Amino acid sequence: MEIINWKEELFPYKQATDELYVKFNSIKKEYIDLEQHSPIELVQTRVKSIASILDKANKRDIPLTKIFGTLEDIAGVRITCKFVEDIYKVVQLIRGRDGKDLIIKEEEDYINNTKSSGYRSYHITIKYTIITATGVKEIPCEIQIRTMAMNFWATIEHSLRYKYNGNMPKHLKQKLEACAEASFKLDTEMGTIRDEIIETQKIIQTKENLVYEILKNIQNLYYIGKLEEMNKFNREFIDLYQYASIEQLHTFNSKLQTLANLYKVNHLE
Ligand code: 0O2
Repeated sequence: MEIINWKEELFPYKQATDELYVKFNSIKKEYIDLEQHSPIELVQTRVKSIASILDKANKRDIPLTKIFGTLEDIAGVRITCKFVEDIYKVVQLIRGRDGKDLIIKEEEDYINNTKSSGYRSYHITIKYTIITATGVKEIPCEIQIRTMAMNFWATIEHSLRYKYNGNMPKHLKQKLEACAEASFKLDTEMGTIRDEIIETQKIIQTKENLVYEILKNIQNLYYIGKLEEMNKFNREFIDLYQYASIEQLHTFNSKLQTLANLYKVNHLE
């Protein structure tokens, strides 16, 4: 009778997903900081539960001793995007890292080759190297890339599949197939106004970044003891904030910046 030390076996998978989580979120942050549209909307990771691992192994007749060498989705990363076009941008980003910090083993495009269930997503199976206290390990990981609409459909279908355990009633299957088509239509329609949505989001992001800068500069006045000026700018900002255009906020921030620079010089002197 084979005994698996699950905690020890699963630890490296958790490390791999943790590292990948940080890496994909850094890409997202880079786009946001540069005020560009991020093709990555959300990064989620999970290590398959022991029950699901055993369930999958059982369904596929995989002996216990072969589980870790055979199952390739014990470590999973899910990247959710706003638009279908973004999915392929993320695919390009991952391909760009092939041979650097990961190795691509397989790609499955379930968007152009939709599964009979109606499932759509882009899957990339990778090998990811981690360094643990006990040495170097190569961990297989499945990256699923999908839109928010695809994700909504997949999570609902997944729970229903779980509920019916392979015996989903025909009418429900048909309903789900119809829902999959309807949600893909939504993705396609949204894709046609992608540029406009991105433009609007950029404006919001620019405004958010500017407001952050302004508040930081006002706070700096407090730190260097210029309380009167701090209060003056604070009041002015409260009046300005709601209706100000990006240009007005820029002008306001430049005034603050000039003052901050000036005081910084005086302060140092
Ligand atoms: P979980 O709980 O998400 O981990 P297959 O034999 O085709 O079922 P395979 O060969 O392991 O699966 O790889 P594939 O096709 O790339 O699918 C792996 C994962 O993709 C699944 O993992 C699901 O997460 C997702 N997936 C694939 N097909 C479907 C589908 O029809 N509906 C939904 N909702 N998800 C799907 P697990 O282990 O099934 O589940």
